[in-house]
Amino acid sequence: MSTPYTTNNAGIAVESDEHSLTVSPDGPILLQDHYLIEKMAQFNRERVPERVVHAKGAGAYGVFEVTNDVSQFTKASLFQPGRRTEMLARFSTVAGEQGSPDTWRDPRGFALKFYTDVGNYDLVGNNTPIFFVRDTIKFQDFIRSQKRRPDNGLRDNDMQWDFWTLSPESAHMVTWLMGDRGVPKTYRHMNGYGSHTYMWINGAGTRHWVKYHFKTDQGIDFLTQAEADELAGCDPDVHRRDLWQAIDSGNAPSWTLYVQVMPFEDAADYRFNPFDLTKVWPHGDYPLIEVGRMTLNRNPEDYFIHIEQAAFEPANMIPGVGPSPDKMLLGRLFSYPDTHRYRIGPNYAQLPPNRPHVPVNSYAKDGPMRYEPSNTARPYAPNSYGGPAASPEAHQDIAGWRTAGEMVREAYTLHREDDDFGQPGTMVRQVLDDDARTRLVSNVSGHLKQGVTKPVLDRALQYWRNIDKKLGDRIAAEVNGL
Ligand code: HDE
Repeated sequence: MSTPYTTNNAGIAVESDEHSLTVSPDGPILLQDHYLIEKMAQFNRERVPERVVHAKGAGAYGVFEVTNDVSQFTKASLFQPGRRTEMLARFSTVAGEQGSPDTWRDPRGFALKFYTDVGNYDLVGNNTPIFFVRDTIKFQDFIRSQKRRPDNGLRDNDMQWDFWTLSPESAHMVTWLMGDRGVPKTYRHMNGYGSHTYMWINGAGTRHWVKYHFKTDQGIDFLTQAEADELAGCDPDVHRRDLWQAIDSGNAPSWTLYVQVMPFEDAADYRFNPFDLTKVWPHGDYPLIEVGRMTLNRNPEDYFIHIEQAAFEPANMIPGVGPSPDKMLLGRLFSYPDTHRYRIGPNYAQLPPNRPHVPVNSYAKDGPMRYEPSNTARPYAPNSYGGPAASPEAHQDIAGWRTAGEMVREAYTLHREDDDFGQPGTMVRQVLDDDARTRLVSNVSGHLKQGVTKPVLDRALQYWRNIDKKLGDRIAAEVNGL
């Protein structure tokens, strides 16, 4: 195949890629060198703002296939027997900037976009079933405590533990974070979770509450802190490279999706608040039910177009799926489209990774970079010119719940076993084995020894004793060099 000749952005062949247009070889550069100016101007405008969180990541396309009939619980199109749905996944770290190492200790984003036949369904989760806080209003503060100080621009472990120890609801997630799951060996060797409680509605309108679990078929594996630190220096993009190479070599990673299903009426007096994002539902109460398998088998042809501009939004819920009273989830329904409009423009949904695989009959029009025409000759509803009209039948139900009461700013009403240290304590004593507990002690004490000072340090040691007295004493002994 002959080498294509270089053109400018208007498709016009250019005379040279190496020499600016000058008067004589040694003379001044001429303003009419349109190609030179285009190259410089384009270069200065290559960046869009990075994600304010989850800036560093990797992604791939794939397919979701149903392997078990769950239609008794949901009518959502992609979960119907025999269904196969194209999808996009993006994995990421949370606090690090775009150039940060893949192996920093951090939760991992697990963002999924399903191009269903009734519009995009986005499930934007993490590799942890829980989170640090339970009210949206604290999320921004939490993230700022994990990033860089305004005075010296440095990350600061003292700041992190100051926030965590003043927010005891963080204990469950911090135990996960400081344990083996805090640095997955690769993106392929970690689970994904919807984390929140969502609503499923079946064809008869019966509602259930669900939690999503994407269990890796590659098996869980992790890096020790020492391995993670070494890779952060010698191969900061190791996770991005691993995902790309695995798919490129035909070794497509897959995950099996399970759900926990809670009858709608159980929520009111369940022993834990089922909508509190810092809590899990013990599998003994609501066992895992298999749903299907997601396989990532196609690398993006252009990283910026397909992954940097991918726009996931928890509000993209199709008929058969709905939100829950989880204050974190409800906050996210606003935040994601807001951040996309800011980061990649109001017409972000028309970009290649975000375009639905079905006709879009919305009345949106105009705005920068718009190029898909609206499917209507009259840009308003109702209209008598055959424009799209809303169809309750097509949407079929409002995924809602009954609610009433005074307007307040208060914490959730406590359920019987709600507290901040019970579930992390159970995890430490019943889920971790001795070696995992020893690594947890080493990770926490190592982190505390890097700049965490009194009174924060004393609060942190008490925080761990509240989780598990023995573990807390071991951490204190390590920190105090006993
Ligand atoms: Fe996010 N989150 N988040 N988050 N989040 C973003 O949206 C936000 C939370 C998650 O690969 C942002 O596109 C709020 C929980 C992932 O492109 C932003 C709250 C979980 C990604 C945002 C949370 C997540 C993001 C920044 C508290 C797991 C990357 C860039 C209520 C269940 C998606 C963006 C991708 C990204 C808001 C907490 C997962 C700022 C307000 C909990 C995987 O909109």
